[in-house]
Amino acid sequence: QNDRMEWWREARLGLFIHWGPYARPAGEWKGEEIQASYSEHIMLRAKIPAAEYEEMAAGWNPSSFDALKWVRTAKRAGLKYIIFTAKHHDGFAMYDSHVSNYSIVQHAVFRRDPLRELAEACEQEEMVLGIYYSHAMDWHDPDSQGNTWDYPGNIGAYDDVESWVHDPDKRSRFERYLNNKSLPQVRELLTDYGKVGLMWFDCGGKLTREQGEQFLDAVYSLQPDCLVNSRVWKAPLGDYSNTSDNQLTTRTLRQDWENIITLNESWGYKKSDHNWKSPASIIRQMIDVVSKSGNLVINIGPTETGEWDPVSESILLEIGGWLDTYGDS
Ligand code: FUL
Repeated sequence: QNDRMEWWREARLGLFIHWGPYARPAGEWKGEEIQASYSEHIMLRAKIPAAEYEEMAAGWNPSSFDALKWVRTAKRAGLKYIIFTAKHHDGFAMYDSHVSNYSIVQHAVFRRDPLRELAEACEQEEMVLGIYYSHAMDWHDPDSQGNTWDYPGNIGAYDDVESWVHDPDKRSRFERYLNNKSLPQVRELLTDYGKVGLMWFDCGGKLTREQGEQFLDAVYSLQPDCLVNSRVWKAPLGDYSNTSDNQLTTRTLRQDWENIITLNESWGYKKSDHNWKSPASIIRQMIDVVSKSGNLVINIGPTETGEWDPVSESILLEIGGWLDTYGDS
């Protein structure tokens, strides 16, 4: 319908990158495997106190991180846009935030800004940069949602909007988080990193519609061409809809939709997760999605050192090989 969507409709395939301090424990905490399929949820699942998680993050030094290599490999895999986790639910910024010093630049040994390096590599390689930002949930911030073990009386990770919207204390604290951290971080992401192709928000169902709209306004006022996914709140807000994680629902109500899948079960790197999807099954899913005018976004969870594990990389490259032979660009 309008030009803003054109590149996205042509792109069809994207790469999700879930990378954060959770790649260090990689699904295990104090020698025990945590029973949860998503390694990026370890803080919630193991109820890790914020102070302990901070300590773990502080020692992180992923010195093998090479943005250009990531972007070039994504290209070889035939993927046209990347979506990088600038902040996941753990609240840790994977870029140089001036709003909070809980970031890979200020708080970790690493000191480098992966988002900046990726943005530069994307520009050089003509890859579209998308940014994932967990706007509703932040387990590090005492006023946000999800962390009830450090901050009793907080909104729980699975509480719905009705559980807090009429509670003046919970509601005002949550609004303080939105106004003091979440919205300002979104603004800096859209100000400091050049052109952003899309903002990928998550768990927006935890917000009121009005709050969701504040994020849309923040994005559009800074970068009117930047696309926004429907998880900013829920459909019909945003430019396109997402399916549930790892699920292919063909009953979508909108023309523009995006299916998101992992290569195994977790989004973040998880040592014990060997439940790989086969390249053939991913290719079949891709054909299915694309034939229904959807986009497919495939996820990789880089390791603690900043590398792609060999299995993930070879699955992605096999898909790229198939696209070289049968794809049209
Ligand atoms: C979910 C998140 O909770 C997962 O950790 C992951 O980021 C996935 C893409 O979205 O809702």
